[in-house]
Amino acid sequence: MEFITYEQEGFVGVITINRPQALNALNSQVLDELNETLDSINLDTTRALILTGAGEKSFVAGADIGEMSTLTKAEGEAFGKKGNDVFRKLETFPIPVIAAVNGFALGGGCEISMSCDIRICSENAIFGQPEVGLGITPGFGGTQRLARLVGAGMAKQMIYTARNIKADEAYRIGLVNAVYPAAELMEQAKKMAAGIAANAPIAVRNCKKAIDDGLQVDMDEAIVIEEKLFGDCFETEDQKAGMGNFLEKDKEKKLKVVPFQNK
Ligand code: CO8
Repeated sequence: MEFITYEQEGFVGVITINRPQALNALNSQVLDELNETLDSINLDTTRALILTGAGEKSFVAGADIGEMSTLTKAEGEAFGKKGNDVFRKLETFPIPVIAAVNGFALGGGCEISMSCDIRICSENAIFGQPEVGLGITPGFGGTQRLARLVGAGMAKQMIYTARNIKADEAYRIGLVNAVYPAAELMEQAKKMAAGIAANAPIAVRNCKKAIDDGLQVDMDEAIVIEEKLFGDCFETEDQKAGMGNFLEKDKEKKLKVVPFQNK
């Protein structure tokens, strides 16, 4: 692959969008390679992902403006669908994905970060949806996910004004969970991912599914989704080991409820 690198460290996979000469802007090839990378991840040996951008300046500075500049209406829709399909694959990926936002997260960059479960960023991160300044709407889910994450009022303000916000403001409005000095960002992302990976993997996946599926329906349906996924955990070895360790009062084992992938 030319623009995506994938590294596995223990149970954690790190996907890096690696096109620093264009501030990691998303062209069709980057989207295709990201799609292939997600398809190739071994879910038996991977329990959490980190998504980041290469270099110190930018996470992703948006969709590729050069590629978009000559699109027709039909091509614009097709490009939007291409991005949306990959971002939806990321969003519904069975395991948690942490966006480690290391600089510009503009347009498609903000949008891809919002397709991840959790966002943390460096102090130099800048978020924004500048599309209306370019004569377009956000087209990779920004009108939908930003409103769901920070509320319709704040999302509308950001999108209508096309004003970028810095890391501290992104933290204040709940767009990111934490802000770190740039040099610490990946270490913190890996620490969080390892913490997730140390928990019972089927239970973690079921939590992701329960939260995401539950948010799409009303509370009566949502709690039924939770009940089903909760019940499924009782077929896992993790549940037996985890609760067994607690009941045996074995402190050492109690701290590492983990062991099995299987049901
Ligand atoms: N697309 C293509 N190339 C880009 C992009 C981009 N989004 N962003 C930066 N680059 C390139 C520059 O052209 C430049 O290339 P070169 O060196 O060959 O001239 C290189 O990256 C470095 O950029 P700058 O020289 O501009 O760096 P600065 O530090 O001066 O500025 C900025 C950094 C502020 C990030 C600036 O590059 C910028 O404003 N970039 C564009 C940001 C933007 O508007 N992003 C949103 C794009 S629209 C979008 O994402 C819509 C998503 C939905 C699409 C749906 C399709 C239907």
